[in-house]
Amino acid sequence: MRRCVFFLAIALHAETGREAWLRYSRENPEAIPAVLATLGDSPVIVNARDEILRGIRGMAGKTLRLESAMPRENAIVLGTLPAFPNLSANLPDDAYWLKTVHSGNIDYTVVTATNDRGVLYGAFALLRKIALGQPVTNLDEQQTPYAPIRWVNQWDRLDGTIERGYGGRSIFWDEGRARGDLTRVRDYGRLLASLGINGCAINNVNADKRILSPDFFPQIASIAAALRPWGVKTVISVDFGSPKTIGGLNTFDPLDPLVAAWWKTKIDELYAAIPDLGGVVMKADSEGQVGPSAYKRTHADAANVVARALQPHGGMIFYRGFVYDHHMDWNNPKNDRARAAYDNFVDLDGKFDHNVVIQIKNGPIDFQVREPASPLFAALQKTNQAIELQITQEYMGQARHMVFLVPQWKETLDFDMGPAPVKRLVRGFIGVANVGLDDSWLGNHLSQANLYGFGRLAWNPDLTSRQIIDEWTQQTFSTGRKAVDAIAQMQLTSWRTYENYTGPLGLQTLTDIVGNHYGVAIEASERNGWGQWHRADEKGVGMDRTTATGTGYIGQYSPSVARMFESVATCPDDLLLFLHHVPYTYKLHSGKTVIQYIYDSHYEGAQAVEDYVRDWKSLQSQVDEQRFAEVSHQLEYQAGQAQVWRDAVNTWFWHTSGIADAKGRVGNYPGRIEAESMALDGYTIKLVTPWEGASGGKAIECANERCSASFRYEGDPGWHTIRVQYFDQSAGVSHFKLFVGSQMVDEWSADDRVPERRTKVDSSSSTRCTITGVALRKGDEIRIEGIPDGAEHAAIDYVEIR
Ligand code: GCV
Repeated sequence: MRRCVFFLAIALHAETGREAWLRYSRENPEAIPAVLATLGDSPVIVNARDEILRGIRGMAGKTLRLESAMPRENAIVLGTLPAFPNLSANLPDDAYWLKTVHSGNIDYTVVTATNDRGVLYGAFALLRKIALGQPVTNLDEQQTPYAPIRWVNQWDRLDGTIERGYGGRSIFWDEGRARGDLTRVRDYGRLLASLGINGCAINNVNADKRILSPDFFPQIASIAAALRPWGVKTVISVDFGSPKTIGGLNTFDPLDPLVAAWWKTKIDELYAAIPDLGGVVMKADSEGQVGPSAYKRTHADAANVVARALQPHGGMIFYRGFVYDHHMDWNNPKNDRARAAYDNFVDLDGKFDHNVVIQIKNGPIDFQVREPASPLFAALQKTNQAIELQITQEYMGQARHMVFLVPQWKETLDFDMGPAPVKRLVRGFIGVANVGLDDSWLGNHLSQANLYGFGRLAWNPDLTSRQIIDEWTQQTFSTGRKAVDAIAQMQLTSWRTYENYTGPLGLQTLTDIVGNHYGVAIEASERNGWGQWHRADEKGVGMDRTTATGTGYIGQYSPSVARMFESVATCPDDLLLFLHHVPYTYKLHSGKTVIQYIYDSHYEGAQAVEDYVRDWKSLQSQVDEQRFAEVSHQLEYQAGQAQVWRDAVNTWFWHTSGIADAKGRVGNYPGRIEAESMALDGYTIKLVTPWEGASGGKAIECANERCSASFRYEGDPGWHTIRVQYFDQSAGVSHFKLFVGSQMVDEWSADDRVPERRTKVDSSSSTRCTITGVALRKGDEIRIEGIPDGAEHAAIDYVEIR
């Protein structure tokens, strides 16, 4: 039975996406020497050699001859600097040098570095050049990574699930143990190395205490062995309460000598099993994780006790700045979660040991669609800090929506905090990646661009978004101009598009913040302690974070930034409602009122996704069949979701503000027939919660074996597109049939893979089937038959005919 995919591809061969940007499919690269010489035999150098072998075989169809000494003919030569007595350079660790060396009439393409990992990075850089069609005959290029710490974090649980992971189950863990088959971990190490990423935390920051029990050490060691040949250090997340929970002590007070001794012994044991462990990540006093507040100790006390145990081994602790109280009093207008990171850490500046790094999320809340840069970046002047960016798209469409995040990250990295732009204040880049076993790694082929972009920015944050996406497209999909331009246009506008149909003007993602973080639920953030408040009521909208009348958050910035944010006249419109509470009639810099901007941006956002569907469709001949069809399906789904968001947010603000859309669109949907207004046979009407998640606040559900809903078509005769907006929950696979008169024109199953906890009939499960080219005459009966399955009741929201 077909899924509701709106068009099928007849195109090039199929690809799964598992090779990501390392497909090596370019044809006819320029002249390549026949020999590949490797001066060194460490596992990392051997991987560099094998990668070049593989890459050249893929791109040139040639198998290089391997040698282990300098050949007397043209060759690619790999090795660290001491292997080349005639070459000298002052390269920091991980930097590489690609150098064409002429010796008589022989040309050597030398890939060298101070350390093995640098050689590996150089090998990938050489292959990238070839893949991008850049000349490699006369090279002299040295590249040094911008940040010494370029790590990813995985929020994988030991049972194999991943917190906020959308690409399948864990590649590391299954049923409480490390996987026996670590092939995908090795593949992941290769992807990471190709970007210059040198560390990976392999378990959730909401850490399972068992990770520090002795039987886990060999398991961590097996994962480390899979990552090591790719120059990726293994890192683990640990629970601050471990001295008590698994150590048997009656305390985890960081100033208790017994606790310090426990950490020392435990870390020594860990390093005995994994001598090159990168270190640990710690989330303390946050979202239910225990922390130093239990003993009235500081975060510096907590971080330092572990840091001192790590120090003799050269290990580091990444202590998360994501500390806040999620039981705040909503009624107190001075309370503000955005203040929390700064308030918790500013007085501790300079009190952390040298191997502590404070890991700070880009914004003060939690990876929302738009936030200002965290004020903590400028506040910590004597403390190591790393920026934490989220590659997995938790609040950004969970990989069912295309959202290319590099433009967002660059906006934060380039934001001038007063003393300097954010990128100059951090020495580490941490990306929450959460890849899984799916072939696409992240749940969507287009989302791979975020992992790629993270790595490239960590290496060089001065690359432009356009450079990054063009590199990615050429390696991942096609070097054809048409594909490169079309995909750049889609990806580069996708963040603004997503913001437009979710939460513009600094409202944050207006999603179900107490549930799945996916569907629309505008009031979910209010009247609770989580602090993601927007304070929209009938008079106005936005959080007053000014120093004059609000929470004082703006005062956490340096004077120049605070001045700009404090006044509505100079506050950027994009952040207006994050920083100010204004009436709906407040006029933006464009002259548009806030309420009209909300309406317009939602229509623009939803239309932009429809345009992406069209633009992608035009690439059918440029992209392999499988990925073309899968991305088509994803974008068509996204277009349907964008419309759900558009209608939900706009209707909610219309009802709340009482101000109508000046363009008359909100509440007026030509061609839409609500399911609850159809003639129902077996179906019953259901009130949807929250009401804005369904058109008209209602849907129909079938509690029988089969039900039907019908209506008469009253529009113009001709060829039409019929869209059935229905609900695809995870609780079963319902089946639908669409009839015009007595003729069945289509049928499909509600079997799309949906993110976890999309169990209800609401905006999260809302999806659509588009049936094109249906001939309709006035008076035709249109009937949908629904056949429920298990707890999924073949629910329908509406039909739209265009
Ligand atoms: C791992 C948000 C997410 C949590 C995550 C947390 C964090 O609150 O919703 O899933 O927990 O951030 O970054 O620690």
